[in-house]
Amino acid sequence: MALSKAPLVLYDIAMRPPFAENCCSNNCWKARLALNFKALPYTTMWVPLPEVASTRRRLGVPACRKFADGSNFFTLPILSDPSAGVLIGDSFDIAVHLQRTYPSAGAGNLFPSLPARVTGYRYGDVALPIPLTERRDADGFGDYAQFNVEVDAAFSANLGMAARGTPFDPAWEEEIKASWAKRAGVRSWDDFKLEGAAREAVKKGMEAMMGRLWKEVLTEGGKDDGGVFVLGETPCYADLIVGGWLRLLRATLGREEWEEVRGWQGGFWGRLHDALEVYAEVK
Ligand SMILES: N[C@@H](CCC(=O)N[C@@H](CS)C(=O)NCC(=O)O)C(=O)O
Repeated sequence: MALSKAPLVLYDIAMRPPFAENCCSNNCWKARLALNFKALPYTTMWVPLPEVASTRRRLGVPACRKFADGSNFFTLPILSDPSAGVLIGDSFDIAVHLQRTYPSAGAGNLFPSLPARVTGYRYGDVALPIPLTERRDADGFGDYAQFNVEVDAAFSANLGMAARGTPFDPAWEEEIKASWAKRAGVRSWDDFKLEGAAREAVKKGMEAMMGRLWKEVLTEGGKDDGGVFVLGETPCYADLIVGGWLRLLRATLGREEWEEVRGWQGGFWGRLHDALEVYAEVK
């Protein structure tokens, strides 16, 4: 097979212009962080949220997520890798593909062995309005796949503060708000408002979730040895999973609340976010 020289293409969700500054999909961020970790050349194709389903259908990539009623939920990211002749429609599968196809590229191994405190992390049962992608085949990286699901459950269950600040593209804003309200079974977008004591309570829940993640999983008992990555000097995909969520929080919380979050657990979250900046270039 003649290998194509065409670059890889990451399909990400276009939010408010400039897209590169406001992109906030945690799963697309995981894919971007992984691509940059591997130092691979790629371009980004920006897709307005209402066109995600038609784009996915046009590319022939089956849905990887379902709504609670069992119908398809069409999502991004998708990665097109023409030289490998594949289109991949799930952020975890994208990371696995990059590792299998370009094992020593860039910063090297995305999936080194994880310590027990990471592989053993369980957030606990949670009923989400849109269930997460079920994982069956992790292609040998089951520990990472499990961690990905647990972290997604933990953040998704505590995300109430983020909705209001989603940086919508004004061209699509009303349409998206109406469709999100319908999905959530509420009357209108205004029902997502979270203010005053109710907001503080949700914030406390998020801090508790992140505090446990910091103390029991990402660090050894909250020990500060100057590093922020699970395995020391170099990040692995576990750090990129959490990093994707931090990028979402940065883009959707107001400046003040993002500063608060950065400062939790002695500033751990701000340091982790900043340490991944080197892999966060939007290309
Ligand atoms: N398991 C999938 C989940 C992807 C996913 O949920 N993507 C969200 C953005 S983070 C999406 O495309 N949402 C489209 C929508 O809300 O209409 C992955 O990891 O790629």
